[in-house]
Amino acid sequence: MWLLLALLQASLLPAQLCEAPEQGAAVRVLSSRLLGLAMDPARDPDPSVYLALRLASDHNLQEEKHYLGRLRDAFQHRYGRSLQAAGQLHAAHHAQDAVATKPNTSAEAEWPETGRLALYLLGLRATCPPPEHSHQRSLVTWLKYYLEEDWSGSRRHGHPLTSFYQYGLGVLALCVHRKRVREEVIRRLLAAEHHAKFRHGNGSATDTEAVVALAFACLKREKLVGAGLAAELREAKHQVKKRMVEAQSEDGFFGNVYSTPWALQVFIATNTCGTHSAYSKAMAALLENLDAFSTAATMAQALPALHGRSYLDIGSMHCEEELDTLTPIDPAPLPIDPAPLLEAWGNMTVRLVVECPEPRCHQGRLYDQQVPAPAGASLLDVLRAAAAQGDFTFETQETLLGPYLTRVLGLEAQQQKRSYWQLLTAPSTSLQMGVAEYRPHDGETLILRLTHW
Ligand code: B12
Repeated sequence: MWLLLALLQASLLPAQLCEAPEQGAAVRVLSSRLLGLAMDPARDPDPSVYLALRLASDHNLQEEKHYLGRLRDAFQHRYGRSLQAAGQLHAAHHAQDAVATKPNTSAEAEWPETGRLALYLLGLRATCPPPEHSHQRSLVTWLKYYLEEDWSGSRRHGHPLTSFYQYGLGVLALCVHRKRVREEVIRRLLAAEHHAKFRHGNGSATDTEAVVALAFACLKREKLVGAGLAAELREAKHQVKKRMVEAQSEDGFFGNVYSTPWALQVFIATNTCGTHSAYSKAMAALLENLDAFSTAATMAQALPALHGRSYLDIGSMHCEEELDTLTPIDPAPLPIDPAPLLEAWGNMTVRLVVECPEPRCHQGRLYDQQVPAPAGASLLDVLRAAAAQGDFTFETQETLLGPYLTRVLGLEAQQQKRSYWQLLTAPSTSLQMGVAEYRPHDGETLILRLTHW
């Protein structure tokens, strides 16, 4: 009887919420640094940066408002005409679950921007006070349209044109806006989760698994699916967490340092941080490695979990209780000409190898040279030094995460064919950062390999 009463009482208690970690000061410094980077007008506004500022424990409301304005300008400008067309489309259909017919706009032939639009919509939902519905309605319709385009573009292959990560973000954003999606859309994610299709080449699947698990958690919480599907989502979410815990590394990470914050969000969103020692171990590992988050994009992905928040909290912002106390830390000013500084540290030599295992390349190894560079130089600097040496060419494309290597020796990695230039250190360790962030050491061999994912 007593046992029964105790059980009843426990079931009536509110679920234990996830607390922000003890080392609040270090996390606050990271938030201040992100704010400093956000205030730099030379940087393109990024919705995940805005989300990280909004999900923090303290704020700079003036600067957040200013950043939102910049985001609006960028996205309004980006979608311009198409937004209007989508608005008309929405009015014509009136359907709550409109699967948008292809609008005749200039954006027609473009690659679906599922992930970026999803993040922007999540950002809009995080504003205080919430923005007007009319502004969001057409964006929601566009996101639904992108989800369909994303899938139909590669239906034969059973994966979205962009990636399951972006597809998961799309479903998550619609859910946080309490918009229903067709059951089939959710089933695509369930099937992919079931058949372990989230790995990108030989990279880790953790980021994607976590984003998809967040989408599942949201759909269940918002009761946007029927009982049968809800049970399947609960089971899938459980499996994702189980796999993460089983694969947790000795040093505490889920996947690597950059995917760990996403995994932590899953524990936070499902209120299971208190019951899993894996959670505290991973949080401790993250707090010991805050230096790894040196770019605005990686900081933005890490901060929500470090503040004990998940993207599901976007749906229930407490506008009245926000502390307006965050001050920016200026990003370290770059020396006018870094070359003399680097030279003062001495020189190093790096071996640069280019491999193309594809049939279109007559020989597998296309380049193999020693490249002298100043010590402390980034891989990007090494590539520039190799180009200056002659016989080597490369191109990068600016992304929110920094420069992305797109072409080497005239060979372009093709998005449509899911090929990319993978960065490795010999013998075969895939780098965990991009060309601008990675700093090779003297004598290291770096491999650029055209790979499929
Ligand atoms: C999907 C994905 C890929 C795909 C991208 C292609 C595609 N069509 O989607 C592939 C498999 C090609 C890829 C490659 C790489 N990736 Co990747 N990728 C991701 C993932 C899972 C999702 C990215 C995304 O869609 N974001 C959402 C959209 C809306 O944002 P976006 O800015 O428009 O996204 C584009 C860029 O992010 C770019 N991109 C993808 N990865 C990387 C990595 C770097 C360093 C840069 C500059 C750009 C970039 O491709 C995206 C799609 O166009 C993230 C996970 C995460 N936590 O962010 C990892 C992630 C961004 N990748 C990472 C890494 C390390 C790489 C590689 C450097 C791995 C390697 N050793 O070669 C390479 C990039 C090499 C190069 N050529 O410059 C790290 C970056 C960590 C960091 N310090 O910044 C992440 C965070 C994964 C992780 N947990 O370690 N990636």
